[in-house]
Amino acid sequence: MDSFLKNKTIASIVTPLGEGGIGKIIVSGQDALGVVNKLFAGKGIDALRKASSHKLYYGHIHDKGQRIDEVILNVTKKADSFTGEDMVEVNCHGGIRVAMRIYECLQSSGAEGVEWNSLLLQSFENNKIDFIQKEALQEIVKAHTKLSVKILLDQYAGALSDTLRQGLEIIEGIRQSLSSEVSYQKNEIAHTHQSFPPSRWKETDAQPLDIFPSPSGMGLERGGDNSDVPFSTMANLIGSLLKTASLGIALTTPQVLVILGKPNVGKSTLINAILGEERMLVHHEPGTTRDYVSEFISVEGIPFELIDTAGMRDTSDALESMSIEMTQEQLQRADKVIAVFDNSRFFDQEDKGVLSALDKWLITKDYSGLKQKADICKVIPVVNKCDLPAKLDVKMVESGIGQSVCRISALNKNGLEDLNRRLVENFDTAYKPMMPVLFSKRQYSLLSKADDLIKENKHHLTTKKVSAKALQIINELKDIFMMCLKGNDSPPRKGTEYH
Ligand SMILES: Nc1nc2c(ncn2[C@@H]2O[C@H](COP(=O)(O)OP(=O)(O)OP(=O)(O)O)[C@@H](O)[C@H]2O)c(=O)[nH]1
Ligand SMILES: [Mg+2]
Repeated sequence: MDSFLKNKTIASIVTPLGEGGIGKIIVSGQDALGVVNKLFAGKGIDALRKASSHKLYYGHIHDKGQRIDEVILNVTKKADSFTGEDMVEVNCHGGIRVAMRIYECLQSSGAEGVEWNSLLLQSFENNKIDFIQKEALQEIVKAHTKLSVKILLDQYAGALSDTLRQGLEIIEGIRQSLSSEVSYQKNEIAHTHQSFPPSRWKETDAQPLDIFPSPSGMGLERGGDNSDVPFSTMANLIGSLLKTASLGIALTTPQVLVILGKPNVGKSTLINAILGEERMLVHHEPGTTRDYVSEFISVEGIPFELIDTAGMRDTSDALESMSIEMTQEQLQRADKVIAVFDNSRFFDQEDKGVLSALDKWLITKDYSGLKQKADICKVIPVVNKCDLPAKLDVKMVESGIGQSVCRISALNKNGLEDLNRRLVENFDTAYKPMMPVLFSKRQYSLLSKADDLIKENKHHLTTKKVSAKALQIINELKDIFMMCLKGNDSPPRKGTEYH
């Protein structure tokens, strides 16, 4: 991979630009101390190059003789720093003006102004973190729930990277064993025309890895045939990692959850009940919600973007038609839909219209990308106003959607636990500390490729007859694992090594 930031001196404002107690700008690079020194007048230190690592220095930033702000510098030398370069944190007063002014001065002094995540890139280029750790740090700042932070911190600490490295060791064992047998085969064919030894994996001694909780059936199993132990351990490892992706990706990409239904069924009341506050306008007149409104919620640690929509019905009113068009647009974004029906009214043409909109949605929904998306996309039928006498023919709803309904009273906040359970039932939220979890589509698609490769070529890998093809597949698997750890830009291996 090309190095963009290695040896460069960069500066970045790492706190959000807004009103706040403190602002922080990080300068990192071989000339970081020199760049800050041109602007800094410190107490008890005349030149920053004499500064020690992990020490704080109090003073002021000046520009052309003018005092800009009072600051505290935190100096970390190359050997101990996060970026792998000399690093100076400039802690100044909060607010937009001060941080921006110091940032501009630092650029005039020779630093290149960059986005905060360029510091992660510099750290990655200096081998302080791998690509997965970089991805985890980028996701932590966007995390919506405590569970997301917990799992991402574990991945930053190396849970996934270590597991992939263990996988690489297994692959390397198989590769070496195959390489030696392919050379042996070449020699034998050249000299004696004999077949080669049947025990293919004798040089490797990989054990099943105990990294996933076993009650959920994710434990890695030994292959039936002893000679294939490393191979089946690796196949199980990939399979187990892939199973973690639906949870991991749901944690980093909130599920879009659209509330759909005809007017006046209680959609906005339901959202208010879920949020625990009077966020949406509720009224006894149909057609109250005209615009869609969205809020983030957490259900058992899984983030959702919850979207209230205008009630769906045929109308000649121009404004209402526009609202319904917007509802359709939101439906296209949806990963899940809560379809609301009114217990106190008869099933009618408008309810039928909702069912057919859902049918269309399920057909046109683009399932490309994540394979599991097909499992995740789902409609949850909800019958609201169960506190009132029943008139709705629930069977019409259940047969239309193909699932049993969830009965609630949004007004009295009854039945919401059942609804929450239905929202997260696809996700295995059983998590034990430091469990590896795939949390990006990049990781998922790479390991899916590895899984496909194994499945398509199983016969080459399990047959007693060692072939050059088997070695080629193992090399490709190695490349995929390396790409996971090093980023997609690492060039794929050209040709195949046989030695
Ligand atoms: N009895 C009873 N009334 C409810 C319940 N949920 C909502 N309502 C009432 O039904 C009416 C409509 O509620 P809304 O939440 O505005 O319905 P909506 O589906 O958002 O309506 P539109 O925005 O017009 O599509 C209000 O008078 C609510 O108080 C419930 O569980 N029980
Ligand atoms: Mg409404």
